Amino acid sequence: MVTCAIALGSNLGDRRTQLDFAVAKLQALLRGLRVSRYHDTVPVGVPGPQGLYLNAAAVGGTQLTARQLLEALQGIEQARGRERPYANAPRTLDLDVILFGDQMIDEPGLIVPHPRFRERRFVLEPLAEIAPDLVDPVTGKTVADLAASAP
Ligand code: PH2
Ligand code: MG
Ligand code: MG
Repeated sequence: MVTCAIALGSNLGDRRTQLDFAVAKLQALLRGLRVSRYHDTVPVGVPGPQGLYLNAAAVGGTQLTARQLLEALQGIEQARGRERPYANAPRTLDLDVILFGDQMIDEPGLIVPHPRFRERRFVLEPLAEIAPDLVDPVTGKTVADLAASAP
């Protein structure tokens, strides 16, 4: 069993309903799921004006591979009508693999730990609520450390 951390985000449509939908699906997919509060956040690094995001984090155990988990998350995104017209477009639902145990993966379409999560307060603050002691295998720092030093 591997402990994985997933970031949830939505800034299009009924954001709360999209996150609730994702949480229900993750409950069925992962063991002992823990979910953070939902955080209203200002969009970071997006082209042009966009609505506020609702972000959350979830942690649970799995016997899937990281690739299988990614595919399951993409299926959940698709079920909410996720479209990808351009990079960082507004989205109904975004589910990103942030950590997958202590695995370091760099494959087409799958980089774990997520390459930008250490700078992203909208990921680290929700994650620190539920899993402050998870360790980033790249830096050796805990989520709590990373959240405390994020820009
Ligand atoms: N996701 C992005 C880009 N920018 N900003 C916030 N606040 N929340 C996000 O989830 C987010 C973002 C790309 O996935
Ligand atoms: Mg994302
Ligand atoms: Mg994504």
